[in-house]
Amino acid sequence: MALPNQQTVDYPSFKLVIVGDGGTGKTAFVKRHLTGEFEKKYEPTIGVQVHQLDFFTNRGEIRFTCWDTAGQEKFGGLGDGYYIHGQCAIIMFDVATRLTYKNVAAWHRALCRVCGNIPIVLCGNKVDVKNRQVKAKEVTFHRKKNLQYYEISAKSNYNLEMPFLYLARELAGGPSLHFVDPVLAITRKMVSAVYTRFIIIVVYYMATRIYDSCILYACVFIIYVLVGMIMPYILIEVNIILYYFPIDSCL
Ligand SMILES: Nc1nc2c(ncn2[C@@H]2O[C@H](COP(=O)(O)OP(=O)(O)O)[C@@H](O)[C@H]2O)c(=O)[nH]1
Ligand SMILES: [Mg+2]
Repeated sequence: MALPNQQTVDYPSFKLVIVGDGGTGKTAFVKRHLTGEFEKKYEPTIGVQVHQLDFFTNRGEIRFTCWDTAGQEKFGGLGDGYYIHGQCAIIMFDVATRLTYKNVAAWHRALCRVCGNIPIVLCGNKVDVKNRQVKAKEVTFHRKKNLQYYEISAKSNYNLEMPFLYLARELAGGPSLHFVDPVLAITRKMVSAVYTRFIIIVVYYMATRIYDSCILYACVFIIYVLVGMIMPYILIEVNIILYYFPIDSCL
């Protein structure tokens, strides 16, 4: 659903509805993606929080407009307005609190009633805790309903990208879609933007000074072109090497 303050983007964008009992870590999960920081505060306030999360893939960017409750789930169900036009969903429970798993069925029903058959990921959060109440083999709900299941931890960052990757594949790219290092993608974008500007400036400069020192500017132009052609590849190679062999893994 379009929001008044929502930017439109020239790449695919999907409304992602996040549901589950209060305290299961939904907000911590979204905030982890936004800032990389683990959210320690627990503030049940009323209202909906909408966060736009962009991911870089080998097929271009994809945006999830994530709807996170601001605590209403603790005071009963969520209104239809929360679910309406939902294109994909995450149902979260807390592996350290059995009741949150029992309630998954009710969240699934509420979701499907409004959204129909959309891709859904079931997430068992807080797998970092020592005394889990719901063991991995006890989680069977997803099999009955044909959902994808991931064990995650917003605290330790475990499997945090997997739900988004599954949904992106279901919605936009098929099994061959994968996330690419944002540094790599941004480098590519930056280099091509800088390079284009360079060329425009040089061409303009040459056009205005063409009679003065044609040969000098032609040489400069050729150097720019050559450097511009080679640099992206060098930067991308460096980024790929750093991505697969991060410096800290060598230390
Ligand atoms: N141990 C642990 N605690 C978590 C994790 N994720 C969230 N929490 C904590 O669980 C509490 C509830 O988190 P919150 O994101 O507000 O849950 P929400 O009500 O579902 O949005 C907070 O105190 C978080 O710090 C996790 O992966 N592991
Ligand atoms: Mg919350």
